[in-house]
Amino acid sequence: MSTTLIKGGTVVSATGRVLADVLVDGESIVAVLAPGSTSLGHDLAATVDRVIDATGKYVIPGGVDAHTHMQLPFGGTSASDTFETGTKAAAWGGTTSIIDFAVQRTGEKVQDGLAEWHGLANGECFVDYGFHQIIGGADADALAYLPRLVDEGVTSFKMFMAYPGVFHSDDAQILKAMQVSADTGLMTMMHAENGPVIDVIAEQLVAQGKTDPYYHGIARVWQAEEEATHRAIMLGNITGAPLYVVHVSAKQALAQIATARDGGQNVFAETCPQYLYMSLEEHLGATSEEWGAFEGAKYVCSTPVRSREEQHQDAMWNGLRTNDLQMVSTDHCPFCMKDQKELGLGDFRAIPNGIGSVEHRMDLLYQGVVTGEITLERWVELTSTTPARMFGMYGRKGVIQPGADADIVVYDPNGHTSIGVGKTHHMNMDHSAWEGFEVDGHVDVVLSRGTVLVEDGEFHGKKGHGSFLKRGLSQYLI
Ligand code: DUC
Ligand code: ZN
Ligand code: ZN
Ligand code: ZN
Repeated sequence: MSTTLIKGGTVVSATGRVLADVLVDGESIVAVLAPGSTSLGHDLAATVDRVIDATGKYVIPGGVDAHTHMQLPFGGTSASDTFETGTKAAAWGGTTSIIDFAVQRTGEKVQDGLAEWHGLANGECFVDYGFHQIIGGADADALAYLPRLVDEGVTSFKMFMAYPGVFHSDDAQILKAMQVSADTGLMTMMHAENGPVIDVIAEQLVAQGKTDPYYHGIARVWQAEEEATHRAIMLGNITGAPLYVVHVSAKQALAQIATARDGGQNVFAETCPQYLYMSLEEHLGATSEEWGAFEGAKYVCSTPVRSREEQHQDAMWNGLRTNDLQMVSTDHCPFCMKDQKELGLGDFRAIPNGIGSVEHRMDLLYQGVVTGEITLERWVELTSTTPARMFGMYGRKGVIQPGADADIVVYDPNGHTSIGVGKTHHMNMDHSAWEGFEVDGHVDVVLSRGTVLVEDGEFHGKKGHGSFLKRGLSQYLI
């Protein structure tokens, strides 16, 4: 087994920072030592197989992205990143664990959907991966199977209040699933948007000739997010189910979450980088020489990026500071413009929903440290420690301590990252929604279970290194 010493860096955790050397043996961290520690009088650096110099740099636990959709079938096509390309891009950006969504379609058995996703990911991944289970049809069989997900290490399921006719569940189905969630400790994850209402507004807009991507953001009104968030919270309140609201973007939805949390209910929530940085006006409303007003299709995702005039972005940063929002995931769901987003030329409803971000989450949030939105420790907490705790992996993931997996990122605060195609782009997309974003920091070295994946701008990882993470119940629940 090979040994590595990460020497001279500042080890950052959710609770503090300290100058320390980190000793890795095989796949695990075995010691966090005072700088320059010796072993029986010998220089430790001389006794290990590899030394990584982290002087002047941060040493942080590898990123945990708890919301990705590799190969998701959606809108008549599939998300363009496979588990192979998507987990490689994740590694490039310092994310060493993902939790993807296995899909049960309406009428399908949950166990069949889960088995299919195991088949897609097994042997393909560069970093470790777990699954949440999408319940696309909460019929009697599906509800009966849910408790068995605990033994499968898939300790959370997602339902949709949006997308009638595709993934949508009605209140009765959600209530019944939440009863199982309350009984078992499985986390209920919710896409909280009132889909039937949005679909009527969208249909009326298209009938008026308002077909550009911009109207995707007009149709998906914040009221539909606030209302659904409130309803999900109330259903959680009735049943006692723990609730995790995904991709929050409306400040009014966030206010509902804050009220529920203040009242003592087990309600948790994430936002995504696009809701911190992008807007209806600048992005969905963008035009370009190449695409005209269809440029906005690059930023079509649900929930939508929202009006900057209404200050939703500021509210999200605020929520991250105050812990009304506990973590940041990407909802990575990439589609190319060519042949994929293009399906919605002339009708925004047919644009596959999603943005690719798995590669850039660590950098994009670090920029929030640079601009003073969050502290360095909060960065680690939001991107690694809390996601690991929220979804039952903490101890192994999300922390640098003896016994933890050696998933480690050496981050250079004096480095720089220019995001964009031909620069840092490894996702399987023909464009980047993050083109032109500049970050005053740099992912220098990435280790996954002791193996160096990225160093000196070179990729050393191997497909199949990433293995399935059998997760426990959320460590936020008593
Ligand atoms: N939102 C997206 O943007 N893409 C996939 C599914 C979803 O809910
Ligand atoms: Zn969703
Ligand atoms: Zn999603
Ligand atoms: Zn560098």
